[in-house]
Amino acid sequence: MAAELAVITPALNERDNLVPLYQAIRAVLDGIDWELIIVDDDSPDGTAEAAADLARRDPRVRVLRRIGRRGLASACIEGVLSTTAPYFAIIDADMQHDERLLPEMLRRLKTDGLDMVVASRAVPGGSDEGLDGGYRKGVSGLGRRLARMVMGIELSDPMSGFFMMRRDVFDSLVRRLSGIGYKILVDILASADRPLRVVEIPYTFRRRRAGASKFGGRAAVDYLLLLLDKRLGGIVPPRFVLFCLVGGSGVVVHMAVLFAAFRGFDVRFEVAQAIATVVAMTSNFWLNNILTYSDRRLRGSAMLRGLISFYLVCSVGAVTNVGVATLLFQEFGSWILAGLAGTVVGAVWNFALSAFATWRRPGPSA
Ligand SMILES: Nc1nc2c(ncn2[C@@H]2O[C@H](COP(=O)(O)OP(=O)(O)O)[C@@H](O)[C@H]2O)c(=O)[nH]1
Ligand SMILES: [Mg+2]
Repeated sequence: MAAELAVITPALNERDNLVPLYQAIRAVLDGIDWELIIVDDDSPDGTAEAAADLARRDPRVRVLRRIGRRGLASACIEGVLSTTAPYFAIIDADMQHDERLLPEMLRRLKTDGLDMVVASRAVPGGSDEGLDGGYRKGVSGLGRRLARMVMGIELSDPMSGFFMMRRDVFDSLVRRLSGIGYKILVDILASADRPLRVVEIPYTFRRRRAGASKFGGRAAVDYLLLLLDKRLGGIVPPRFVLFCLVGGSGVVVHMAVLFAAFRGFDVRFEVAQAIATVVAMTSNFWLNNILTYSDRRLRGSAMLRGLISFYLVCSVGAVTNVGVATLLFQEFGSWILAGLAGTVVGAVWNFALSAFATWRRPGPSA
């Protein structure tokens, strides 16, 4: 019989948490037709093998293994799309979410005419005591306020990664999801074309059982990009925004190196300018590699090849930039317009070509 409830668990390097999670879910969902879908992003620790072991013993467990892909939100989306169950829950693999809430969430969803039930750390009775230190709590609170300010989301805990939802409601908004980064709940709430009927129930966020958190600077950047993407209505790719911000930082690096070489060390201007250009390109490459393309980050010898291809892409971008700007300057005589247009064309060129030549998405055989 087809499952009534699909439990989707994104799992990156969670090998040692899967058996306890499975046992807990099996115990608590006794009497419900459930399935557990573990979405692994090719974790080096053998998460997929551990999940496959479980699946061999219990056919209600399935493994969705993505190769050359990263991202909690997109993992959840693909996990949901892989099931036909009319209700689904998202729950972390590290036991920080209290799985004992699942039956109550399903009951409320079915009988109270709701679209979604969110497990919240911030309603009375809930707690985020499992969050490590004041820093993580502060970041979480800031994220909550941003969701309210930017998207008008009024939930007490929109950063929650633990919720249950009706599949038909998910299907009605799935094409509008951004799928960026860490915060799938904010993505869903901001993608709905009508206010969703949501109830929050309290729970205590526990300590992670084994392994380490994947939360870091990148997750925070991704969250800002998600909000930006939602605000811009998906018109400008958020990766391009990051690429341009990195480009802006390159201008600062360039001017600083030029100043140091030309004024500080009395290097000839042309040489100082050339040194500054190479340093700025290198710093842009490095920043793009860890920020803009953190999901396709190049390492080792691939990084060296990437750097050389990035120099080449940028050189052609610079020629295009100067060419377009010169043409416009001759045509219209406005140096500001010509300079800006050249910069924009150069940036778009660099972005488009480096996405292809430097940070091409690795295929399953890569
Ligand atoms: N498939 C997949 N799962 C991820 C990814 N990043 C995080 N996860 C999982 O998402 C859940 C929450 O991540 P975690 O690092 O515990 O975040 P924290 O609880 O905020 O510290 C865990 O089950 C992780 O294994 C990812 O890129 N892909
Ligand atoms: Mg966690």
